[in-house]
Amino acid sequence: MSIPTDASGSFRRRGPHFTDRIVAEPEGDGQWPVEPGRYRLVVSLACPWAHRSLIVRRLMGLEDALSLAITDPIQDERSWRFALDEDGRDPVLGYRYLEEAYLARDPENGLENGVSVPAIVEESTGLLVTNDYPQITIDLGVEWAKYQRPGAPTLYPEGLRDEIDEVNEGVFHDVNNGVYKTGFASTQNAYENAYTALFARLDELDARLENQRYLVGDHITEADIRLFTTLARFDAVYHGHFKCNRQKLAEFGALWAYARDLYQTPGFGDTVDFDHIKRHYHQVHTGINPTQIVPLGPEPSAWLEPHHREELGGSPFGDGTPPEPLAGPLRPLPPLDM
Ligand SMILES: N[C@@H](CCC(=O)N[C@@H](CS)C(=O)NCC(=O)O)C(=O)O
Repeated sequence: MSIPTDASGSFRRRGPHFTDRIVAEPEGDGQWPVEPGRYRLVVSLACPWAHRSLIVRRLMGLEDALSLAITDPIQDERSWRFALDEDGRDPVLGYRYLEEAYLARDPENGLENGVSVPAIVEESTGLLVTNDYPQITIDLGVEWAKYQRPGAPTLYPEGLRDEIDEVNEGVFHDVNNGVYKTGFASTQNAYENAYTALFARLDELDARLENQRYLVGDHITEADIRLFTTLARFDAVYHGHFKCNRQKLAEFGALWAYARDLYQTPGFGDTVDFDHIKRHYHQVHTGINPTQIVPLGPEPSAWLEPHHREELGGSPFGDGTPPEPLAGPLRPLPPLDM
């Protein structure tokens, strides 16, 4: 996989190519109607940006309204593929590669910004609708209200949006994308700058979470989901593979307890797949891990240790309720004798 860096050796994220939205009341071009059974969410369980949409789909109870496709964690030269499915094809879309949806939508320039997850595809036509991950989670939370489960939480409450946006902005640059900037830096200077900004922000978040259970307000919001998916990967991947190693997440105080609290909340830990996460990063980024060896550790059981964050007050879902426990594993498990 080639990694885009600029002249200073800093990683440059390419951004989404398809920014259409799926909304309750479409107005004009680029807006598609919310409709149950019409769309398919394509994720990799390895990907932190896709993981956000998986958590929100589950918290909102949108499983019956929006179907789910899970890619193989290992991309090949044509990127994400449906190699986990029978005959290597997604059973609904009939595709072997996610790029087929990108090209169906835009045969000329569809692959210009790469083929990324999360992506939403229209089932009947196979057209890529959007790969705009920050908008996808907001829209699943707000625009799909009619099809959400009773008790679905409000993840982006109107009165808190400015504060959530502000927290998200710093978390995006220094943490979510910061770990990539640290790991993909191609000069010492670019690496040190990203590393410094990352740990300065984690220190700030750690202090913020000393006396409050969640990042903004008294309940889980979009801000917690965005931070969680990076924290979940921190010790397993970013600490070693991306050289984010001033300390482990497990060596923080409040931040580690906060991450465990979320992990133990339905919708969070049950959507974390450490196997896909570790195999994806260590086997795909051959530029920084040429042997493709996947580390065995760390032991994940620490995520289940008590966190005592209830003592800070707050309630995870506000006036809402937790989602039902998962009926089965997120993905088909390999046969036991493998
Ligand atoms: N590309 C998206 C973010 C999503 C993303 O980077 N997903 C990764 C997986 S973690 C991916 O699919 N990368 C493949 C690629 O961009 O070609 C963006 O920056 O707007």
